[in-house]
Amino acid sequence: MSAPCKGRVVIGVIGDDIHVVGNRIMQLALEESGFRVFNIRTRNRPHHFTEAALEVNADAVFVSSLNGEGEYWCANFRQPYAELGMAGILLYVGGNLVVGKRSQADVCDLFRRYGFDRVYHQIPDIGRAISDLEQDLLNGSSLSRC
Ligand code: B12
Repeated sequence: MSAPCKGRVVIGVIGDDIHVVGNRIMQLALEESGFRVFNIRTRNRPHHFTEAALEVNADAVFVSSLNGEGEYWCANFRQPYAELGMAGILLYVGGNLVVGKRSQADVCDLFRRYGFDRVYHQIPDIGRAISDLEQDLLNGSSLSRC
């Protein structure tokens, strides 16, 4: 018998970004850790993530941005989720989130203001995000359990 699924996660790359390697690695790592992954891959507008999350009843959305467009496309990212009755969904963002050199704290603050629960700017260790997700889901209340 297979192990129970830990949660449903939508993943994808935002904007006109075509950097796909991290996205593929993230899918494999999440699946290996027991999550069900819905990968919308590259070149997504914010509403593509919202629609996918609604369709699959996701527990979390993982947004990637590598090419520097993240600051533009992620502004007010959480707003439509609240409007669609998904106010409690976990929103994580990671990759190379801004253009130029900025401190981790500044980048983190900015994306927290956009509505993300967790921000991973230039942090290649996906294992850290996965254990944060496991913890956040344990602390949360609205789990679909696949
Ligand atoms: C390979 C590459 C390309 C390839 C992409 C091939 C492909 N289809 O994937 C090509 C040559 C096409 C390319 C194009 C461009 N690229 Co490029 N590219 C890279 C490079 C060298 C490696 C990216 C990569 O695959 N890394 C390996 C994977 C495993 O790592 P990763 O993507 O960072 O993902 C990991 C983490 O970030 C994290 N992560 C990622 N997302 C998320 C999300 C969450 C929620 C979490 C928790 C974690 C997480 O987990 C992943 C797994 O460890 C980087 C430099 C670098 N060393 O990072 C530049 C880089 C990303 N590219 C860059 C740029 C500028 C471009 C172009 C705009 C260049 C141009 N002028 O045309 C274009 C953009 C095209 C587009 N429309 O997007 C810049 C972005 C700078 C910025 N953010 O300000 C970088 C950083 C290079 C640089 N130092 O300037 N690129």
